[in-house]
Amino acid sequence: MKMFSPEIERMERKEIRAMQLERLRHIVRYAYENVPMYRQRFDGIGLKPEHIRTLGDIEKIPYTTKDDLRDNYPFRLLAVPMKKIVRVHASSGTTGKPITCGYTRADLDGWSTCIARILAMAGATEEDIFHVAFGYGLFTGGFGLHYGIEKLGAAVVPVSSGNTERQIMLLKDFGATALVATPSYAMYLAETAKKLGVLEDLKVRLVCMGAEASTAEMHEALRTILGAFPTENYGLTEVGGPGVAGECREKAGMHINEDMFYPEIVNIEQNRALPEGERGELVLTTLTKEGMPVLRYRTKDITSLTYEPCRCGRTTARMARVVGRTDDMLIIRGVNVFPSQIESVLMAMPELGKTYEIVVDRVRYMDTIEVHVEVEDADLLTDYGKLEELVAKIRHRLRVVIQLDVKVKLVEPFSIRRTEGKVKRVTDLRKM
Ligand code: DLL
Repeated sequence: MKMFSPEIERMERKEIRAMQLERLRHIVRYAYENVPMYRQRFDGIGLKPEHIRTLGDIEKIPYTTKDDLRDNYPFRLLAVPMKKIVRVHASSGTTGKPITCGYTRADLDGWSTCIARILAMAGATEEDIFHVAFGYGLFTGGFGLHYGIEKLGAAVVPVSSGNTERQIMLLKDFGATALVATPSYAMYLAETAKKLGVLEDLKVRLVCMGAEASTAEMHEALRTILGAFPTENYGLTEVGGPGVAGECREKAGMHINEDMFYPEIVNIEQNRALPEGERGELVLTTLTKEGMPVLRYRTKDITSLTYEPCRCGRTTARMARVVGRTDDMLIIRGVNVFPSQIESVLMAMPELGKTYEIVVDRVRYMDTIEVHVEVEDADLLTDYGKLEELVAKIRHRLRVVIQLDVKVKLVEPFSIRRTEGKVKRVTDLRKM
């Protein structure tokens, strides 16, 4: 599989670290000199850019959080005057003010390089026709992928999100070979194509997903239905959008674009750095961003890192699939549960459809958790015996994985509402 930037993707670890140190020292000084928030933070604790002499010294720098971005809304974290900014994006946050990001021309160029690398490692070439079903707009997904696809030299069909049946028509008529969507929307498109009887007419061989958590079981289910190779990439608006890391054909973690992002994993409660392989919160520092450099951003995403070279030949650090966000973790009767644990059980059962929702409540001081999941075949719902048996099987498997007794409700295919962007699977009535 051809690498887009072999000189970076195959660097020796020693060289990567040397490059990261040089860039870190530069970006720290740059942020200190150009962003008042960083200067105040540093001055407040007597930290000077020249105190950052080794990569380990990064721990001296205070974290940046979502609140810092909100407090400096919309553009106070920019390190350049507005005339140098050529694009602005913002998070799709549904409540309150969004998080913004400003890009210089060089930032856009670096961003599309990150995406082109990720698409190439997923197996895409300039021969591919990409159907982009991520929303185009303030969301970083649509435009982010768009320019990366162009940089790779493949063809881009900027469909954006919405109107699912029309998407199927375009997928078919334009002969798209690659689909870009959130995992939940990719699944919805696949189910719809199946329902319309056009699955066989589609030429999609690659599904490039991202923007929300997905499980290995979800990837497998998509591979089975669509007959296409699923890969994912990770990113967030705060550090520029998609393209921070992406999966190669080995699907053994997501390769981090380490020349542009410096990753750390920290223990959430104790705020201390964790060694390779341990799971904690991902913290990211942008190493090259001119428009909005971000130092030690607490992503709230839970993952782990490995620095082992990959079988694909790349040497860049890999992050494991994100199990969830610290703020998505449910605490039910004292037990920590990530929605992805529930998903992995449901997606592995062929009797079940691929859409589900989780409802958490508190009844007489006691937390309850209920899973609603569609069955694959509606006839099952008329067979009481089989239904009971399936519910018992799901409850048993969930108990093994999350150690909780879960109420399970099986519902008709297509009865749970689909979303075209990021899916919201959990309703926590305790918080309402
Ligand atoms: O979702 C950027 C993106 C667009 C990434 C398209 C990949 C593809 P935000 O809207 O700011 O940006 O949301 C960022 O989404 O902190 C994660 O919690 C979640 N997320 C993104 N990618 C993944 C992934 C975009 N591959 C937030 N797996 C992040 C799990 C993901 N979670």
